[in-house]
Amino acid sequence: MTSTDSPDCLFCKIVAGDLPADVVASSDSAVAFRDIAPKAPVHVLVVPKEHYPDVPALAASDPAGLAAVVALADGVASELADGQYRLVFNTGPKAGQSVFHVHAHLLAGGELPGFA
Ligand code: IU
Repeated sequence: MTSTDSPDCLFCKIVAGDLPADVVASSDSAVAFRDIAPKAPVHVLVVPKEHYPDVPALAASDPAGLAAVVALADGVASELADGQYRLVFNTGPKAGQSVFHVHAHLLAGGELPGFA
């Protein structure tokens, strides 16, 4: 499956190979690449190949696609860290979402700060 739904989407272009990214893993339906502004020793973004704007849209339309994102993130966390990690899906601008192609932030590789 290719990501052609949203031609102006940066992450669709990364999935298609039209923009460079440090891809660390991929599966049939998801791609994992390093965040360009890492917030943890391991900071990888995991995206479905198909374009959905945010995680509730992905979950509603393609629950298996969401499961594939989580599975790829789990594998990357075992490869690049010790298998302990945090997954964050910023959803909406007030929550900090700036790219509207759903992505899991995989944060790992050290003691992560707790939430308030
Ligand atoms: P956010 O949850 O939508 O704010 O996360 C977007 C992330 O995408 C953010 O951490 C950026 O550093 C990251 N990113 C990237 O890794 N490569 C890019 O080309 C662009 C953004 I644009």
